[in-house]
This record gives sequence, structure tokens and C-alpha cells, in this order.
Amino acid sequence: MAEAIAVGARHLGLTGSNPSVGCVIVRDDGAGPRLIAEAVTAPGGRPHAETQALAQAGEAARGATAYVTLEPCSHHGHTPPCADALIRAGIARVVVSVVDPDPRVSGRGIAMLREAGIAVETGVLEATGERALKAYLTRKRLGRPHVTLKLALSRDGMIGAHTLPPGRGQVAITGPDSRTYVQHLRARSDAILVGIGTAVADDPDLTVRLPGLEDRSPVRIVLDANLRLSPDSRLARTAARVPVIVVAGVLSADGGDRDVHARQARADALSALGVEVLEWDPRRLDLLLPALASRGLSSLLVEGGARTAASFLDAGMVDRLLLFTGSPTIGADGIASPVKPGLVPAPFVHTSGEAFGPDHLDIYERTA
Ligand code: AOF
Ligand code: ZN
Repeated sequence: MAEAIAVGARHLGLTGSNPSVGCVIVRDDGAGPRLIAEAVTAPGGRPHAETQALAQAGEAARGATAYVTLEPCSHHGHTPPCADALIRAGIARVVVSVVDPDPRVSGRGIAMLREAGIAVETGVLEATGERALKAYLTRKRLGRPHVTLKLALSRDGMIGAHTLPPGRGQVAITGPDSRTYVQHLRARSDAILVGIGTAVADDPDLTVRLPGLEDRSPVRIVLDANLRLSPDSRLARTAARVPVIVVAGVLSADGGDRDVHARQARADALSALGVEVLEWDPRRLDLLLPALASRGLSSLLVEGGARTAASFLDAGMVDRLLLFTGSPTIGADGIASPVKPGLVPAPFVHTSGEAFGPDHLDIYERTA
């Protein structure tokens, strides 16, 4: 199962609304167990892991054991049920880590296998399996994406400066090792979100630039109540390649108002570049997040700045908190971080700490 979980992790962030499931098929012909096939849900979400592993195994699947990180599906969705495929291939035993909360499956896959006489074990390495499928499980169980909030703090607990050097973005707080780690984090996320303050100050492109992972850039989302994002921004200019969603609040309907026209013109300019302008109140995270979930976005990485971070924390919508602490100090002109290492309140607990060159990363997870 540990191998199935490792294989399943390969396509995190690549399978759309579908979880990245791992499946390993093992045979024992008397000389000890032999791994004969392993597969992960394909990019885009189909084919599922089991059908690919069964295709690899061929006739050798007869009498073998399949280890799957998620309960095999029982529904006719875009593909026929994996439970049927396992039965037809003559698999003798299926070991499952996590039961699928999808209402179309939710125990039915396991029941189908048992009815066909297959021995089924569930809950194997369940805590690890749950962690690997966390984003998908959060979306199915809570109807919103799993939210990771990442903050980079200066040595004195600031996440930026009020006054920016002319023509330059925020001061660099963390070094290259931390930034590489964040690039990997982006690659594994379905969406990445910043506030308009950060979008204007830093003009980030928020894409993945790691060699070989350039096609893994997540959907980019900007909370921008007054539609200030410039069509000249890096985000807008790259929107045709990697999707950008601007959450721009509700346009007032009283036509004739000059502001409304100017705003509509800005919306049109952004739309022409491929930016999706959404009329949702960016302050209503309780409505926005379910709307993102219903588009199939399971994992959301929130990258700043202070106001956006505070609004997610205040709304109780943060599942995981990553606090990087770098070596520079910012001083009196700094914008204080809403949370600081060692001072993160319940329900968060510190789950790990790690050094990245001169920086330190503390990870906190929500317990309730
Ligand atoms: C599996 N193996 O590898 C995955 C599963 O839209 P569909 O037809 O692809 O179905 C999506 C659902 O299938 C998804 O919500 C989840 O319940 C399950 N994903 N199941 O047997 C897999 N990725
Ligand atoms: Zn399936």
C-alpha cells in the first residue's frame, strides 16, 4: 500500500476534479510476492488507475492482489466501473486504503467486489492514504477546496513593507531553496490565489517554472473587488496559456454611471486576453470556495498578502499553514504577519519543521 500511495502521488494537481489514485498489482506464485503492475490516474483524470494497472498485468492479474489507495469506483461515469474491471480480470483480493466519499461510490465499489467473491480489506495505511488524498476528500466531504496558506516572514515577523522601493516589488524574504519548494507546491495544487494588493505590488506570474514541470501551472485566482488588475500585468498577459480568474465583485446594474462603464471596459480588456472575470463578492469566501469546488478545484494554495491571509484565517478556511521564516529583517515599515511561528492558535497544531538553506519552514495543520 505504501507503494500504491507513492505511485498515486505522481499525478497530484494533474487529474482535474478526479483524485490521483495509485494502484499496484502483486502476485505470489510461491516464491514470494512480485509486483507485476502499477499505475496512477491519468492526467485529466481518466483512465482510472485500476484499469491501467490491469492492462499492464494482462492474464497475470488472475488470482493476484490489487492494492488501491481509494475504493474502486462502482459507477458508470466517463469510464465503466473499476470494480467490474477487477472482477472480470479475476483479481482474488483487493486491499483499499480509503473508502470513496463520492456519493456515486461510497461503499458500493467494495460491496460489488465482495458480492463477486473477492476478499476485500479496507482502511490499510488509512492515515497516510487520507493525507495523500486530502484535497479530494476535503472537496467531497466539505464541499470546498483544501486550503493551504503560505506566508513568508522576515526574521522580525513581517510579510512585506508598506513602502516599496520605486519600480520594484516586495523585498525578497526567502531564498532559492524555499522558492523551489513553493514551485513544487504550486505544481501539486489545482489553483493558486492572491489578493489584488500582491498582484499589483509584485506583478507575479504565479506559474510553475521548474524544468520539466512547466505544464503543471495551476489555475491562478485574484481577489480583486474593484477590478484593478491591469491588462499589462504578467497575469493578464499569460492568461491565454494558463487560466486566470479574477473575482471582481458584483457589477452594479445602474447603467449610465461613468464608473460602471470604465469598469466594464476594464473587464472587457481583461476578457479579451482570456482572463475570466467573475462577479462574485471576493469577501464571501463561504460562497466563493464552494463555487471553486464545484468547478472541480480540490486544492487551493493561498500565497498572500496580509489581508487575503487574514480573511482566510478569519473565515476558518485554512486547513494547512506554511510559515517560512527568512533571514532579512524589515523593521518599522513592515506589514505584520497575522500569524507567527510558535504563536499559531488552536485548532492548528505544529506538524513539522524543516530548514531550507538559510530559511526555516514550519507546517501547521488544522485538527478540527
Ligand atoms: C477509481 N480509480 O483512479 C479514480 C477514481 O468522472 P469519472 O467517471 O472519471 O469518475 C470520477 C470519480 O471516480 C471520482 O469522483 C472518484 O469517485 C472516482 N475516482 N476511482 O476507481 C481512480 N481516480
Ligand atoms: Zn474507477
